[in-house]
Amino acid sequence: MIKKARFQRDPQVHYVETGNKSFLKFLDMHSSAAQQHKCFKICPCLFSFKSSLLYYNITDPFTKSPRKTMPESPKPNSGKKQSPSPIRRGGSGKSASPKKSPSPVRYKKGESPNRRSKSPPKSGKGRESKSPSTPKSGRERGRSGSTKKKKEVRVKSPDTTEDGLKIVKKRREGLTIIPVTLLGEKDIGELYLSGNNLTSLPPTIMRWTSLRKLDLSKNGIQCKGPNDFYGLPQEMGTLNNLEDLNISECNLMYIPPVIWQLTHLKFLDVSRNKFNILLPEIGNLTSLQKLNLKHTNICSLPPEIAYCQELEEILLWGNTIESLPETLTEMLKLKTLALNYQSFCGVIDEHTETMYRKGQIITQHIPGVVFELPCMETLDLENTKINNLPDTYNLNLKDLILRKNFLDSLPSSVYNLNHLTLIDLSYNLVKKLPEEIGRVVSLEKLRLDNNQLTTLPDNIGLLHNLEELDLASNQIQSLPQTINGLKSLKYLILEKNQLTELPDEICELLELETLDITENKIHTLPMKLHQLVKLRDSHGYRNLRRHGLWLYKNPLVQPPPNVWRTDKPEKIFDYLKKLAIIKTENLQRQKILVLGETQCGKTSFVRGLVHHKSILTKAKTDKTAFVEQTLWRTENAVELIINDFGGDPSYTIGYPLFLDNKAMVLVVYDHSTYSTETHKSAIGQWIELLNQYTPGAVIKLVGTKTDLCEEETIDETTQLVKDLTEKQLENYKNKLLKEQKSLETEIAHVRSQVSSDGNQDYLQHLELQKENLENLIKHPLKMLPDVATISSIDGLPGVSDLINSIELMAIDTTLFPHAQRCIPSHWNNLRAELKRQEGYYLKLEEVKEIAKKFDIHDQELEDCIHYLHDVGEVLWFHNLIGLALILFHKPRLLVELITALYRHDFNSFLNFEKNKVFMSKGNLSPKDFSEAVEIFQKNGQISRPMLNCFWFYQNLSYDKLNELLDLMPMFDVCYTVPEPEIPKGKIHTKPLMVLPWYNQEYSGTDLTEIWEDNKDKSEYTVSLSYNFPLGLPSGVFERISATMQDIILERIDWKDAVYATTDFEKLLIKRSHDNELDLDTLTLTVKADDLSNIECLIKEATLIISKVLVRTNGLIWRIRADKNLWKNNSICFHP
Ligand SMILES: Nc1nc2c(ncn2[C@@H]2O[C@H](COP(=O)(O)OP(=O)(O)OP(=O)(O)O)[C@@H](O)[C@H]2O)c(=O)[nH]1
Ligand SMILES: [Mg+2]
Repeated sequence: MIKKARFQRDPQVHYVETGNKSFLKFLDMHSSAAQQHKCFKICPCLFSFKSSLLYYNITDPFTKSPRKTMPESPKPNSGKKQSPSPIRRGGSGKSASPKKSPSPVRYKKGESPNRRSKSPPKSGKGRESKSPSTPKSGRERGRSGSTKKKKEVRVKSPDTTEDGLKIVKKRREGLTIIPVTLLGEKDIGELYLSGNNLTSLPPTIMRWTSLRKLDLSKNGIQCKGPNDFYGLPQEMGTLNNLEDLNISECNLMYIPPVIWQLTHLKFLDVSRNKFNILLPEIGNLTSLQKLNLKHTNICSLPPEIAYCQELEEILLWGNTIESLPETLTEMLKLKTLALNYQSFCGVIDEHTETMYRKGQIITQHIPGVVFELPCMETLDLENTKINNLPDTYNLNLKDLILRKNFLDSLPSSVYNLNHLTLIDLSYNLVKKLPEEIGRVVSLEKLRLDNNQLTTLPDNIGLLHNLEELDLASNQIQSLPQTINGLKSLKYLILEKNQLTELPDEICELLELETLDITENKIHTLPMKLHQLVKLRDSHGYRNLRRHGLWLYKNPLVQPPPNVWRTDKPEKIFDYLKKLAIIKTENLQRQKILVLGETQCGKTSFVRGLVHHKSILTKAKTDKTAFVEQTLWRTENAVELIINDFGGDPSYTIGYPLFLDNKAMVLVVYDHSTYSTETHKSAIGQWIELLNQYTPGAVIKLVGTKTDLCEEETIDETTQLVKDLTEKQLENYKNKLLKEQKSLETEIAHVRSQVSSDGNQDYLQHLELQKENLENLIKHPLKMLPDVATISSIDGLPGVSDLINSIELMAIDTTLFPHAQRCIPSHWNNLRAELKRQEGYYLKLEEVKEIAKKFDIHDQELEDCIHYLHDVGEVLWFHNLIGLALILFHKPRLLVELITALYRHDFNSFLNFEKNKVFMSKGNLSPKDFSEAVEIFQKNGQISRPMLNCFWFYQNLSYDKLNELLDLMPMFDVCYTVPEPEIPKGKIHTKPLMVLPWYNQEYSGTDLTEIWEDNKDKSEYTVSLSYNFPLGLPSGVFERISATMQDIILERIDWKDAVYATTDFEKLLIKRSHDNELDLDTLTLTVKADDLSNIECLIKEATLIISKVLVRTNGLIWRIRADKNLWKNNSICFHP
């Protein structure tokens, strides 16, 4: 242990009072005192330092009152000194035991105390300015004015420190003495005096008790001996607040001894003074954090440096260091030891160097201690002629620079350094990189250029943080497929190798900004290279190094030279993309669904895509009515059918009819208004909708209106979109997993009892739900990682990138397995024939007849219809019972019919004066009209005259309309009410078609009264409920309500309930939400005086409910019912 007592000074300090007469006399005496102390010898080995100095005081020139005594000089080591403790290192065999006597400080040969350069040394070149990897000290950064901190200070107040002390700047003012006024200043926090002609400071500087920072650099401060207090007086030692002292470039031959008293110093810069030796007294400065010793001619450090336990940085560039003390290993905070390691090679002659190069002798000239500094962050051994690296125990090492040596490998211990971010092994003799490299996952830069590598290890792909990989000038013949693991890679240099091809996996390095394959043997580029959209240049430079895609000196034929010789990689990518599309066999038309909040910019964006120019819609008047279909053929001949949905909430009920999990979904949101608060309405609700109806669908997020965003916020918002969306998907997944667990527990419980209570149906219901759930877990939404940000204004910023990715998605069979289906040519004949058929729809029987002509039957016909549906030619609701027997061969007409019933603009549409249709087609008087409107708006009831008006533009005959009245209920969105053969009363208020979606009235007390009124004492009441742990999507209740019409005679509808009667029973279906459990529930209650009737009706009703529920693919439910209902098979849990 280094003992703290060794540094204690003699506390006896004598002061001699002097009069105030002559400052010169003082100087005289001071200098003679200094002379006297010149002969005082320091014996570094003994660490003794006796000081018995005479202090002279002059009268304070400002107060004119003579000072009687100086305050007692503080004891430099009175503070508790942390004792350095030995560090354990495995296997090094070396001991840096502090018990060992510190090695004597060596003086450089031929050193003369007078050797002092006349002009301050010029700022050093070479490593000092070259090495970018060594972090700059905080002070250096501060001075260069490039840090935020400096900016902040400037903004706050130019003349005061953060705690309100003065900042005084007197740089380059030609001062030879400190101005009297300055000496009188109080509360100086920082004082900048650099570039003056000061040779000394007066003792009165002790008045600057608040001084934190003092810059005396570039002055002529004198110090002729280790005890010379002329330049910096003894009194300076009382500046207890001084933390930062800069006396660089002062032509100092000795470090002024008062500095050893400044025990609060954190930053000391004594660089560019030629004092040759750093005295052991440096150990006094126990608070020191940064020590700048650059260009000071020192050749070693004293072992006592280890007392400076706070020291994080020692800068030693510009010195020829010959040895380093072992005690450095005790410095537990030392991150930076910046020195020119080449100085250790000074003794190596040419012959020895050759032997090192050939590996005939193992190099040992770098002091072992540098490999044992536990906190060191940078080890720069560039060009130090080493052929062997000892085991390294610099456990915090970040940058390991070994350029230009004779190394053929690294010790295993390097691969255990888990903070390493840079390994620079360029210009060495490495033949093989071990698989162990995959362990250094922290690695960001790996430079292996100019070695002798022929392959790369597979484990290189594990370096997922790697951003730069330089493999230039090796003999590499092929790259491993695992290279696709380098997900962060931006810079890949493969120049001058023996590569004959690039693996397809290289096209997965989506962050790549530079790919240099100059001078290889490559004939063709992988077609998917166009995925690397961040390769924005080709054959260009940035910051004096190659940037973008570099392809020179390869025998490239694909693309041909006229394509690849360019500075615009888009040209190359377009070629490759076209090639990819051309070579994509049977590329099929793809369906796109464009969803998003109303007015977020969907239609304007779609128009921009299709017409290649800005066609902005007009706010509100151009709102999309339900869905608009557009056929889009890209320049590369990819065909897409776009379904642009109106985002108005009125259309929610209709979306499920058109959602399709084979389609590409673009969820569009307004990037300019997006925030955490708007996430749910902008993106969240659409993801919920897709989770409910199209699990497994491929989704890309598109942010619009970036022209309205502040340029610098665009990326930030994109990140927020990604984060919140990811969180939402994660929450949904967790919800599924939680539900799965709960289902499994319940199934296990029910299974154990099933033999005794015969609850087989219930078990089956739970198992079916579990199966559903597992499917949902297995097929989550496929959210593409990139968010496109675009604008639909002139120039369509961002749109061409998006077109690019849409095209790539469209040909990607991993996303859309059906994208490259092989279609028999006669299917097209059927398609054309179907289009020639009249009307809206055809019965499947009719289609079969038509298909016979083309020899398409049974399963082939089914496949063909599926195909026509997928490419948007027809609509076939194959999983909707009833509708499965109908083919909508002209889907646009169906959309028109639905759009006429679900409008966002009913408020303006239902205007008797402005809309003459109501008068002419409906034959309505104004009064009739307002009554008809009232029942529609309140209860969703449409009378025949009104329906005639709604469907006016479809020009339907009486028969056709009646046909539609049979058809529409099959979509579950409405029910119809039979008309009496002879109409009676007011026809305009007689409901013909009812759309439960429009019902505005909640059940409340009305229902209670009706239900209670109908109470009959002899009646039985049976109830069961459906719980929806993932929520009940809006519209599902309305569908159940509409479908119930099939089994009831009379009904009363509310927004949340249906009360109905049949011949003998009463039935109630009610939806509710339990706020406490956050659970949606549907309750079915049946009353009758006969239990068997009740069970019959329950069976019918549950069948209808099941039919509707199974159509909602992402829905999970659990039926809670009395055991007897299950036992008696009275619940139909699956259609
Ligand atoms: N400044 C700017 N305005 C836009 C942009 N895109 C759309 N708009 C405007 O935003 C409004 C709504 O645009 P639409 O494209 O109709 O929005 P939508 O999503 O189709 O709306 P719905 O059809 O109601 O669902 C219109 O006034 C457009 O002119 C854009 O990129 N920049
Ligand atoms: Mg629109």
